[in-house]
Amino acid sequence: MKKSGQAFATFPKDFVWGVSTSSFQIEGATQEDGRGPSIWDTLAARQGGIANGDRGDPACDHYHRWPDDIALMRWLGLDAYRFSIAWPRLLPRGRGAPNPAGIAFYDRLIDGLLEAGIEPWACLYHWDLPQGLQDLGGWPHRDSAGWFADYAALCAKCFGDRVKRFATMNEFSVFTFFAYALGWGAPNISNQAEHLKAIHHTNLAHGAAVDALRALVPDAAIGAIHSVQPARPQSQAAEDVEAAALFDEVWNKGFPDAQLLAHYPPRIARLIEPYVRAGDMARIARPLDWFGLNHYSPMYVRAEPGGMRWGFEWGALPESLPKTDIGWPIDPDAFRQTLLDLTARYRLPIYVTENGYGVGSGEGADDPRRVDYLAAYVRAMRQAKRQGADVRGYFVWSLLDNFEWGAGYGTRFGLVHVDFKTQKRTPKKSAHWYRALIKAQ
Ligand code: GCO
Repeated sequence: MKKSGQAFATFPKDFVWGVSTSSFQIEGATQEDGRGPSIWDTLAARQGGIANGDRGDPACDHYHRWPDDIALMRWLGLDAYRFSIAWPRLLPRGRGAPNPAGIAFYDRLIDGLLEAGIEPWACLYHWDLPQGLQDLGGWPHRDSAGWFADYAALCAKCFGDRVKRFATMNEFSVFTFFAYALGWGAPNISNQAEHLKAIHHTNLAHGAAVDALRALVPDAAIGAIHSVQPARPQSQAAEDVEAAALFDEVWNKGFPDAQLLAHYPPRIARLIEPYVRAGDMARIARPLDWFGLNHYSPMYVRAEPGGMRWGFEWGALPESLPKTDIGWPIDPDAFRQTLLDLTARYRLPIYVTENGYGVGSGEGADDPRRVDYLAAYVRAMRQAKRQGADVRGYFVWSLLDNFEWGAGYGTRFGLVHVDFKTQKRTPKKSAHWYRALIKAQ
């Protein structure tokens, strides 16, 4: 067995090494310079909305400390940085007059990245929907496709001269499922019809945004980012196997199949039909340049009548599988297989836009288990590539410990430790490891 930190997997020279973050998770400054509220601000303000009563402030105070963060990226030797643009910073109510101060923030960030020789990869939506649009009905409202396309056009006009890599949204299946089936994520609704509408309309919004970006930035490479985690039945009982197949459609296939194959997978298709109008599938399936894969671990499910509005529940994990500190299975071979499966199914270059290791609070800068996890996953990626997977880049989630949604600041995924009281940043062992890996290429 090769130990992490020694023989590094080597990749082609043009393989892209990066890290990913998202606006609400790192920026803080939620009420500064004209930013409007997002649905996550609303959830965080509610009693019991987020663990420990945590809020989007201070997060990593990246809104002010971005030069330090770019310096960290430079030290790491990154080729690229994936961040997301906060819709409510650009359009405080979601539509209408743009906010110049919000645009200026991303101008500074993008210029700073380019000066550091780091390619900006901008994701237009990482879950922070302007509350003003939620008040109008949010994603279940069909007009959301137009709202998003207008916002995408604004991003293209403001940043398209310098940003050439765009992703429309991050993990469509996750935010729609959490928000509209589980009622955990903002805006906490649990209703299958609303969920189905949100699925279809975020797909329509994606297609409309691709058209807007293409028209305004003809030389852009445009993709979408999906969470794909193999769906496994808890047992071989027929109902568990069927539950896993349904979960696979809801979590893994519902969005990329629509966007890249122009149809919904069969079980979802039946349910979503009432919301699909003539011409919609062609509106959704616009040509794309790359596939963004967020991958962490396989997921286990079991049948449960009425469970999660869909008839399934989280299943027990096999005892034999090792797990991360927050209980996610560690299975690098599932990553290898996922890369091969996605290459065969969608035939696009794949960029791994998230992969990482989460720890409950208490972690300092000594994180050997994260190093082992990342090393094993990078090795699995190299193996997949050798076996024919068209994988072109890898972004660790995440640069910094940050606001981990419902878990607040209690769960840490960073390569760099953040003391949220002082905002002091300390590169962890894993940051040193990643730096050495990139250097060895
Ligand atoms: C998601 C997001 C990230 C998370 C990360 C760790 O998958 O939820 O893209 O924002 O922080 O995946 O859970």
